[in-house]
Amino acid sequence: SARQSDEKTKAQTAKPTEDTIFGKIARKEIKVDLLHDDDQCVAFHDVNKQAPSHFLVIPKEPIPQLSACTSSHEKLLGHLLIVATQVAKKQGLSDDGYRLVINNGRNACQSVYHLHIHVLGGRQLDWPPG
Ligand code: IU
Repeated sequence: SARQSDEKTKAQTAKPTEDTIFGKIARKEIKVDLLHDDDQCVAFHDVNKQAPSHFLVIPKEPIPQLSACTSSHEKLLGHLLIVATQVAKKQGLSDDGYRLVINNGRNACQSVYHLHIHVLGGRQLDWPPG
C-alpha cells in the first residue's frame, strides 16, 4: 500500500540521533495521552494505528534501538514487556490476543531511533509480517 511504502521510505532515511520525538514525549515536552507512566517507561497510542488498538511502550532512557541494549538493560527490558501486558489487559486485548513488535534497524523499517515496543490488537493479525 501507499502507506506501507511511505513507512519504508521514512525508515530508509531515519538515522540514530541524540533526541527524537519519543524522547520529548518521555520527558513530557510533547503532551500525549499516556496509557501508562512510571519511573522507567511510558505507553501511548500510535498516531498511525495499524490495528483497532495499537500502542507503544517506550523506556524513558533514550536507548536508540534494541541492538544497543546490553545486559545492563535486562531488568528494564523485562519491565517493558510486563507493562505491555498490563496495558494490553486494560485495553481489553487479553481475551482474543495481541502482538508485540520491535523493529530494529533499517531492514525492519525502524523509523524512530528511540526503542519502542509496538502492541497491536483488536483484529485478526496476519502472519508472517511483510
Ligand atoms: P517504527 O517501529 O520505528 O517503524 O515505528 C515508529 C512508530 O511510531 C510508527 O508506528 C509511527 O506511527 C509512530 N509514531 C507515533 O506514534 N508518533 C509520532 O510522533 C511519530 C511516530 I514521528
